[in-house]
Amino acid sequence: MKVIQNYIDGRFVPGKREFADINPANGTVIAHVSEVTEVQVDEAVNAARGALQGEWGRIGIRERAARLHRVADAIEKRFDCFLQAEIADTGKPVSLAAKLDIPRAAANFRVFADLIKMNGLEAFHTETPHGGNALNYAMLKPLGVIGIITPWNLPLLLLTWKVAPALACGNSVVVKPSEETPATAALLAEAMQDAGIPKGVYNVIHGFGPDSAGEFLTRHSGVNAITFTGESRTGAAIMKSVAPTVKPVSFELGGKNAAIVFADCEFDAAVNGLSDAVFLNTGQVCLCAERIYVERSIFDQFVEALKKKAENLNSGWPLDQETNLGPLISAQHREKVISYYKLATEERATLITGGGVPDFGDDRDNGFYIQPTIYTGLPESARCVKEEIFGPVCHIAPFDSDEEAVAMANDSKYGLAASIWTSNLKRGHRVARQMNVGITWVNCWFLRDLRTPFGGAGLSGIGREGGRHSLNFYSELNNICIQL
Ligand code: NAD
Ligand code: 6OD
Repeated sequence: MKVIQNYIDGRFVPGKREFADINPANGTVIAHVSEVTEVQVDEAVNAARGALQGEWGRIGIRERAARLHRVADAIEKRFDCFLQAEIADTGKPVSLAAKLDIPRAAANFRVFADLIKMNGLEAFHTETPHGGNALNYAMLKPLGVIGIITPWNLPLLLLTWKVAPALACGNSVVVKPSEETPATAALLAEAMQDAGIPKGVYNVIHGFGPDSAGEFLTRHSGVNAITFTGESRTGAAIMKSVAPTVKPVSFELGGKNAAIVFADCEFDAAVNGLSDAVFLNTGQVCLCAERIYVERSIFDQFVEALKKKAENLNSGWPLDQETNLGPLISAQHREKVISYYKLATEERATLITGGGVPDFGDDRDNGFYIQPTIYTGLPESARCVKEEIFGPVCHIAPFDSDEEAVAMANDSKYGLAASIWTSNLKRGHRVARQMNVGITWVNCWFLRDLRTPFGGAGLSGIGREGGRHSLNFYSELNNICIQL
């Protein structure tokens, strides 16, 4: 059986022991993965540091950008390989991975290659106390070695979202993909080789979090910054781990995102948009809406329409073009989501649809499929309304005024995303400004211009990435003052 190895200093190397890579659609083992040792993490960090002293540290921005475009070319050339690997690891429908995950990986490299060439910085003419003049200008330098830790829900998309700007800024990276989805990070190493990225610039280590690859990387004194996407409580553990070496962190964490549907919305567009917002990627997108607030006059109609959408989803095999709902990532994650389905019943929710596990009568029964589920009737204080579930599930509640809707939407420790559905654009602007989140959509969802800031408030994260925000995070600013 195939073994997915660590990639250190331009070579694939085995680790200390192997763990299984499982296909969530049927529960079969598709590969073994080599877990890295602490010594190898040290080697990876040293290789990354060494690369900064070599060709990678000497080439100019134009050449760096050209090589990043070549990485994008190499991803596009191997599109089918990436697609098959991502689908096997995640179980996500081919229609989704082919439209979103793989194209976005290539786009991440192209966007940051172009942005770094255009990146300008401020300069100030300053009067000195004695009547002279000075010129202040800032320049960006690479931070050094960046540790990148990513989750399993959009594996290649989220990995490249960090690797591309980090490399564009002249850094080298050590990446730790999720133990659930190691395959595409390894394939990316091959694309890096094709594109002429020097050895040591891109390193991949496989393993788990505590006392494994993740922790070895975060506490390593040779790593200059950590960028992490994952659960809020993992972010808290990483903060502790980086504290002794005082590394900058960028955190994209969990969410319990709200949608507000006004009676004046374009009804069908809102139902279609929110069907995506709740069920896309089986609800395993940090931006998914798990709380929907609907103006009372259209509440029943909306619940009925979303129910129909949920019941028409097709939980097929991932490679079937008609499939639009894949399995959850793992047996363990399905247990977690089911525990919330049970909790909703205990909390006296009204079950509108779903609430269980489908029975296919074929090999999918060995996978981790789950029914798309809608609840109503919970109080705002219920745990199912407060806690991130990360599955194909939402709770729908009615509201009577704009103020009440805003208050309920904002009543969360998270603050990642919100969406507002109204045909009154004035109201759209007004309500959007009141959302305590990092990103608010009006009449759309998950529409991403890669140049815009991305990140969350509260438990949803620290800092922003995207466009110049990424370039700032992955660089050290040196303000130079010259007496004229
Ligand atoms: P997770 O936090 O369990 O794992 C993410 C990564 O962190 C994995 O690679 C894991 O091995 C590693 N890790 C775990 N413990 C660690 C530790 N102590 N030290 C270092 N590394 C450690 O998250 P997940 O289950 O893979 O992903 C789902 C979560 O990610 C959800 O909460 C979701 O909302 C969040 N997420 C957020 C965003 C965002 O942009 N805000 C995007 C995607 C996913
Ligand atoms: O679109 C992105 O760049 C991004 N970071 C999306 C995050 C999705 C979370 O699951």
